[in-house]
Amino acid sequence: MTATAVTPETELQRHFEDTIEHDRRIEPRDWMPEAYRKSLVRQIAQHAHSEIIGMQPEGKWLTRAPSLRRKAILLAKVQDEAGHGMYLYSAAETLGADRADLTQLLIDGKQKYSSIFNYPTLTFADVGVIGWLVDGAAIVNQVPLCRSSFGPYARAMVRICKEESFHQRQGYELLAHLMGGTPAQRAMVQDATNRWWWPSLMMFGPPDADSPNTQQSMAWRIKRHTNDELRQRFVDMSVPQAEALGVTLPDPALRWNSEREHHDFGEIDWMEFKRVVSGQGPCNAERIAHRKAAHDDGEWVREAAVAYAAKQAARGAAA
Ligand code: FAQ
Repeated sequence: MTATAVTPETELQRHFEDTIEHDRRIEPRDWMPEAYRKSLVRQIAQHAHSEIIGMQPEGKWLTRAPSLRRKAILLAKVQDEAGHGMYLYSAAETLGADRADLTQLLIDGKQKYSSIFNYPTLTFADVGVIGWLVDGAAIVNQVPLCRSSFGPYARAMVRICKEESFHQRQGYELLAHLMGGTPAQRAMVQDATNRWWWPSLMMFGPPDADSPNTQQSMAWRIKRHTNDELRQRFVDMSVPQAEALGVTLPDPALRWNSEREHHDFGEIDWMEFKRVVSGQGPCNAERIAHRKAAHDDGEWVREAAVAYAAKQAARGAAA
């Protein structure tokens, strides 16, 4: 070996960096640093778990939707969320992860899911507010992920974002309908807004100064914006929407800052965020218990699918 010879690993690393720098995509067949792969599995798995656990708060209202139309819309939305979870688990599998292992890590409390799904849905107005604020926040966070450097994740996000946009609109339309109703219905919308506003802001993650993953994720172009940038974008977008609906956002410090050309807003309760992320939120135990029960109940389906696949393979071999 001469002094100037480069090892294959160095060349591969250079190719990886060059791909990122030129805004091209890393594909599963490409070499990638182990830390990049690990960070992607971490983020994509958490995202997939969020979609699956995220079916529960709204799913509870499927049998109690106030009309056939609302039931059909909600059913379609909750089914979409299951589909999003499946695309995302598939994207994680292209990185060598196994979805059965990921599900087990979730059930064992070793992988996270979004804090937002640990809050209860107390009235049907919560279904509308989840669409408006939770899906609204998800869109703000996820549209930039369509340009994420990892191909399968970016492509999954394109489809997911299209569906999230329908989800957001159905929520807003439901709220607009309730706001045109009785004083009790309007009060229900205001109450749901009061309860979901702050947890929605927490969806964007800790402040940039306390976010251990942001800097590296931005350098790898997995993330395109910081947590605080996206949170600010969401606040700026939500204020005129709240005004159009006729609801008040529960933050006395919220006001337009003409110097910054953004809205200022109050301090987020980061202690609450930490509690909820560490398993101490109002519904954490219930959400995981429900997920575990569904997984256990589905065992016979997985066994049947494996037996069927083996039978098909044996038939193919015999033929
Ligand atoms: N909840 O260093 P960072 C939906 C964790 S939308 C729980 O800033 P990162 C659609 C974070 O994972 C919801 N944990 O991390 C829907 C990390 O932990 P780790 C899902 C959180 O990755 C709507 C630690 O804190 N969306 O499901 C939260 O750079 C309606 C330090 O944080 C996504 O997952 C949180 N809120 O930035 C479904 C989007 N925030 O891994 C049903 C993709 C942070 O070191 C109904 N993910 N943590 O142990 C992302 O964009 C990023 O992962 C962030 C966090 C922005 C969530």
